[in-house]
Amino acid sequence: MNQPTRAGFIAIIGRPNAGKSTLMNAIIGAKLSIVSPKPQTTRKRILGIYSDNNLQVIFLDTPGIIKPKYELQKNMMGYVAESIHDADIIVPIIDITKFKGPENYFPDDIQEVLRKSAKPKILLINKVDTIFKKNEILPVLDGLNKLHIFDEIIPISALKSQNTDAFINTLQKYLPESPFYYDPDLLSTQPEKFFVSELIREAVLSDYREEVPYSTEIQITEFRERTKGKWYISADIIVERKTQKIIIIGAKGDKIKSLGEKARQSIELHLGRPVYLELFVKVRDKWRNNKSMLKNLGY
Ligand SMILES: Nc1nc2c(ncn2[C@@H]2O[C@H](COP(=O)(O)OP(=O)(O)OP(=O)(O)O)[C@@H](O)[C@H]2O)c(=O)[nH]1
Ligand SMILES: [Mg+2]
Repeated sequence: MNQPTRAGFIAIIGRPNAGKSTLMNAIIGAKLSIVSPKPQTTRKRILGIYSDNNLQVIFLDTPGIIKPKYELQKNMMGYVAESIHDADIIVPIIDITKFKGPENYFPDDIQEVLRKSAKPKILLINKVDTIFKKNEILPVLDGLNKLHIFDEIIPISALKSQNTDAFINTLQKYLPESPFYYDPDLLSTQPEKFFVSELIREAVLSDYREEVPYSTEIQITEFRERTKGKWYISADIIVERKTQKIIIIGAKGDKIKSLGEKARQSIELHLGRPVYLELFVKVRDKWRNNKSMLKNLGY
C-alpha cells in the first residue's frame, strides 16, 4: 500500500545573518534567496518548495528579526509574523558564532511569540562547521533546552549541508498528513522578475558598503524578449539621496558598469539564456518610510 503523503509550511525565522536563506537554498538545491555576509539581506518572504517521494516541505524564508526603525523594516517584520502564523512548524535558527546565551539570542519578545504558539518548534544551531571542538556545542544545547520552548534542537551547517538530512527527517515526523500543495516539479512561486531584481540587489550588496545597500531597492521596468533568444531587462536602482546615486555610478560610470556586468552574469545563469541588462539610478527621497512607494515596490 502507498504511504500517505505529508506536506506543510515551515517558517524559518531568526536574527539577521543566521543563515536562513543559505539553509533554504541548500535544501532546495537552487538559489531562491539571495545571500550575503551583510545583515538584512532578505526583505520579503520567499517560498521554496522541497518535494521528495511522499513529502512536500514548503519553506518560508523570512527577513531577520530586528527592532524596526523604518516603514520598510516594519513591513519586513510583518512578513515574519505572517509566516509564523501560516506555518505548520516554526524553525528558529541561530548562529553559534554569535551565541552569547539564550536570553541574548532569543529576546523576551521572540520567546513570548514562540511560547504562545502551540505549533511544533524545531531549533537549528547553524554554522557548526566553524566549531572545532564538538563539545563546545554541549553547553549551548543545554542552555537552550532549559528554555523549554523547543521540541527538537539540531546542530547543522547550512553552508556545508551538514546534518540537513536529519533536519528533513525530523520535519517529516512533525508534518501533518496532507496532499501536496504544489506540483512537485515547482521550486518556488515567485515570478522570474522578482528573482532578477533580487540578483541585482545581491550585486549591490556585494559591491557597495555602509548605508548604500540598505538604501537601495530594485524595480524592474522592462522584461521582454527583444531579439532572437536574447532578453532585454531594464531596471531602476532606487536610492534615497543624490550622494548615493553618485556612489552607485562611480567615477566615469565605472562602478555601475561592473555592477551591471556582475548582475548580468548571475541573471543569465539563473534564466539560462542571454540577457541585455540596462540599469538606471533614480533618487526617491525617503522611500523606506513612504507607505505608498513601498506598496509600489511590492511590500
Ligand atoms: N561558516 C558558515 N557560514 C554560514 C553558514 N550558513 C550561512 N553562512 C554565512 O552567513 C552569512 C549570512 O547568510 P544568509 O543566508 O544570508 O543569512 P540570513 O539569515 O538569510 O540573513 P538575513 O536575510 O539578513 O536575515 C553568509 O555570508 C553565509 O555564507 C554556515 O553553516 N556556516
Ligand atoms: Mg536571508
